Amino acid sequence: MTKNIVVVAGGGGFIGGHLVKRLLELGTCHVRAVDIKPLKDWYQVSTAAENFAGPADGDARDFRVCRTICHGASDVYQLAADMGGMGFIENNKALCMLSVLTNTHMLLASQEAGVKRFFFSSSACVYNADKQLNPHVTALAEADAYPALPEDGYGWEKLFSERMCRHFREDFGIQTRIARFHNVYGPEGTWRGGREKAPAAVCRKVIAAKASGDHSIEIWGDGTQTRSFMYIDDCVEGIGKIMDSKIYEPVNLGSSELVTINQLVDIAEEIAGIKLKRHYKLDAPRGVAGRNSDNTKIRSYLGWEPSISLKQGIAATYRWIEEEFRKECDPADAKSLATSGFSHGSKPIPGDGYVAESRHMDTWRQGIPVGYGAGG
Ligand code: NAD
Ligand code: GDC
Repeated sequence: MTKNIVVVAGGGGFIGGHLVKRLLELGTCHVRAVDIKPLKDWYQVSTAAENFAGPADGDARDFRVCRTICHGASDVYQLAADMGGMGFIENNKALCMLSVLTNTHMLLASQEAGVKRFFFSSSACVYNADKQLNPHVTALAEADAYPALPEDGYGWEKLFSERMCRHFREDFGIQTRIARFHNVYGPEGTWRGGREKAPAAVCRKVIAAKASGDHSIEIWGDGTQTRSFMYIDDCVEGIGKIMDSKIYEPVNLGSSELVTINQLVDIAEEIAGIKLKRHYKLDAPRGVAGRNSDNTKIRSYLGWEPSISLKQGIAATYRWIEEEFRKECDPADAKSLATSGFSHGSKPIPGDGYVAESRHMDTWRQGIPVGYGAGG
């Protein structure tokens, strides 16, 4: 029996790598994983999948690549994007907006190929900033995205692409599904180099402090910022449930367990069995003051919501980063890994945590299409 062909764009990344594995475990489809990164830089490689890697075969901004990967497919999971934590998206707004090329070409190629279902990974960064001014935030319901005032750059691109998905469904009949992810974390994700988000950064800094013996930690902002963090297994399960559902409008996919960044550090310290002196970096990227996910809609449709506790998820994430640290880092590196860097504009400045060899921070080369501006 021929299996349906399912495409995962961004399959070399954090969530995409876990999703490819889950789809293969289900054993009901043939999986095509696509990513602009060379295969050696993929976070997880599943040899049972058909992998399209590198700028030539895996760049989903290139319509020819999208046509090739969508040909004969029934389902598409469009996760490919130039993204990262606050340190990256606040300082690379143009690059984040270029992901519109990927979303547009993947939608066009999917519609042309007769793809039935198209999943788009949107973000809580679409939400109106004026509703996130207080750490004691009211959880964000889907309607809070309007009137529009999303995170600059990245948030606008996601909101625009949500609308494009809707109009492709209304005008061309492709079944689009849109989930707004709320800060996803876990093993096999970005943990250093400048694109990492708070959970991985905090775990890395605690591990580095323990390794170096310098029992202090740098925290961006004043630590009172609040967020909810969703463990990767809940994310992958939610993606499957939303794709199989009849939820046509954007829906929150996030935890509703609200914590401060100080409490996030408490949890990592508890796992490490140490207490650190806290240094607050008030001029570092902080994003919104408070953000949480209102899960009324997803519960009403699916009778389900993300439920893995932060303590459980951070414990697994900490152990994984500790192992990576042991494998990849010389203890002498510990001091440099105790701080998080953030790039200024598209050209990272050496010395602020940018590591040229790092597979986690290939910013400016990844952002500009091959041959772009080469004249002619
Ligand atoms: P990630 O950076 O680990 O994965 C994204 C992948 O897309 C990367 O491997 C990257 O190389 C690839 N990519 C970028 N441009 C590409 C292109 N032109 N062609 C092909 N591949 C390309 O990020 P992630 O955390 O796995 O996020 C997956 C999706 O979920 C993204 O769309 C992201 O915006 C969205 N999202 C993630 C979170 C989160 O907290 N992780 C929150 C909200 C939304
Ligand atoms: O980067 P992030 O996880 O993204 O930051 C959360 C909070 O943690 C911020 O207030 C930040 O200042 C604080 N923080 C403290 N120390 C550190 O060392 C650190 N590194 C980082 N990265 N943060 C630190 C994210 C976007 C994603 C996605 C999700 C959707 O914004 O970056 O692209 O869209 O939102 O939920 P966050 O939650 O602000």
